[in-house]
Amino acid sequence: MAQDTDQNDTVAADDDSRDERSDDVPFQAPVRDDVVARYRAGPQDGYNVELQFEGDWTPQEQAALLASADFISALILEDVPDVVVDGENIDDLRISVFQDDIDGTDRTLAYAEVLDVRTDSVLPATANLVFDQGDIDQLLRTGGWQGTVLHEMFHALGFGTVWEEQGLSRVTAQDGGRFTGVNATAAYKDSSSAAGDLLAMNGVPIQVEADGFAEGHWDEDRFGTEFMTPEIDDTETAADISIASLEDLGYDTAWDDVTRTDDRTGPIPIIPI
Ligand SMILES: [Ca+2]
Ligand SMILES: [Ca+2]
Ligand SMILES: [Ca+2]
Ligand SMILES: [Ca+2]
Ligand SMILES: [Zn+2]
Repeated sequence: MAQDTDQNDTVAADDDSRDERSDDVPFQAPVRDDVVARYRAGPQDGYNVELQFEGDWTPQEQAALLASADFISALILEDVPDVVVDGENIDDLRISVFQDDIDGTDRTLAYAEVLDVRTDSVLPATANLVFDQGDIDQLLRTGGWQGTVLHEMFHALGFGTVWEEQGLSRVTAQDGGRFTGVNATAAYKDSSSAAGDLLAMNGVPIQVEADGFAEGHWDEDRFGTEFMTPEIDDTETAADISIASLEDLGYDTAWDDVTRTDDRTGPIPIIPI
């Protein structure tokens, strides 16, 4: 998807996050002394996220992007094949990061667009992240910047942006919008968030717009403060479904894939939100 509808949510967070990771201690990204034009996260034989900064940035703004890239490179344990895009070798995901005047303070905070995907796996190779100049200062003040950045970086990885192409999402009259990846579905079924959902085995509820099309997010009503819902909250949380969904996309992450015996697993690194 090219556009995101992240909005500032002034409604108090509801208590549906018992199964989610605790964020009693907010993540604090280390701030460098210098501004970087490029950044490459991860060892070469692993999964690498390369950031390319366009325009003017401050070390404080960049810190959340560097920390998110480091987290993703640590979370994804297995390299994916390099791919050539416009004559350039991409190892493994190149993200160009922009600031732009989107719509002033609040409403849309940022958006992500995946530009090129690998033809076989449909895993992204290049993506743009665009952050609204009207929101960055406020997000830094209120502590929402780190979560916003990680949210957009998940879209760059394919969360919500390649679901349809991968056949992992659907909208039906019977059970609404669902993400049908087996790992995320298994994590959801076992969580308190699934309470009252008799069709939990069909998939994880995703946000469906008035026009009936699926949005690339978890359902706001059900998952509230989870960082991959469409609306930001004062305090954001991260649930297992978000990590498990990356395994469903085809990344071999630290998450234990229920469908594979040759899967790599490990402790989930501290999630930077
Ligand atoms: Ca690599
Ligand atoms: Ca805005
Ligand atoms: Ca939310
Ligand atoms: Ca795994
Ligand atoms: Zn989004």
